[in-house]
Amino acid sequence: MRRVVCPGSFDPVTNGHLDIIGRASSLYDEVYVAIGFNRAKRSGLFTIEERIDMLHEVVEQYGNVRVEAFEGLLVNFCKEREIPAIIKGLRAVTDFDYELQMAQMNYGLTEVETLFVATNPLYSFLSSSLIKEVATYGGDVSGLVPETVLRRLTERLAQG
Ligand code: COD
Repeated sequence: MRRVVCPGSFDPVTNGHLDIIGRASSLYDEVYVAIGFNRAKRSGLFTIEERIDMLHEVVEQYGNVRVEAFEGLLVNFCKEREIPAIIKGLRAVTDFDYELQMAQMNYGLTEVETLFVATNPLYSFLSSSLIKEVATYGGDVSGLVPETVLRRLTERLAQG
């Protein structure tokens, strides 16, 4: 069974994330979407439970994707589940330095491999933080996030 993990904060999941998850799902037998969190920090627009719910709704279309949250090191999440590889989307050279550093550290720690997928150019400018910023000031983010995310984002921002 070939397994891979697709990690992130997913606050919230965007169509860019979903593109990578979908492509991972066609390459691997089992894909774990892993939401990293820090209990002490409690940062983010959406709670971990809300992020899990949104992700469950959008990955339902793939039969081989599961969603879990984790705290601590990603490599420990991988080791505990016998997952040998991490898959990441590379948006631009600005992603590269930090992603390379993490990939090398993760390999050095436990020999977990990191594979990079070139982002779909339709979504290469997308990030969760940009989505939140644009939506906060009333910009239209439909088409950039799944419907369920758009609905929850609108509701959350209306609450002030
Ligand atoms: N198109 C394609 N891919 C995208 C897009 C897009 N538009 N946006 C994001 N992605 C992909 C990228 O591969 C990105 O790495 C991933 O989705 C997640 O993005 P975010 O923004 O949701 O999440 P990050 O970058 O904040 O998540 C960071 C992790 C949680 C993965 C990282 O901090 C981590 O591994 N933390 C655990 C602690 C740990 O192990 N630390 C040591 C690291 S060496």
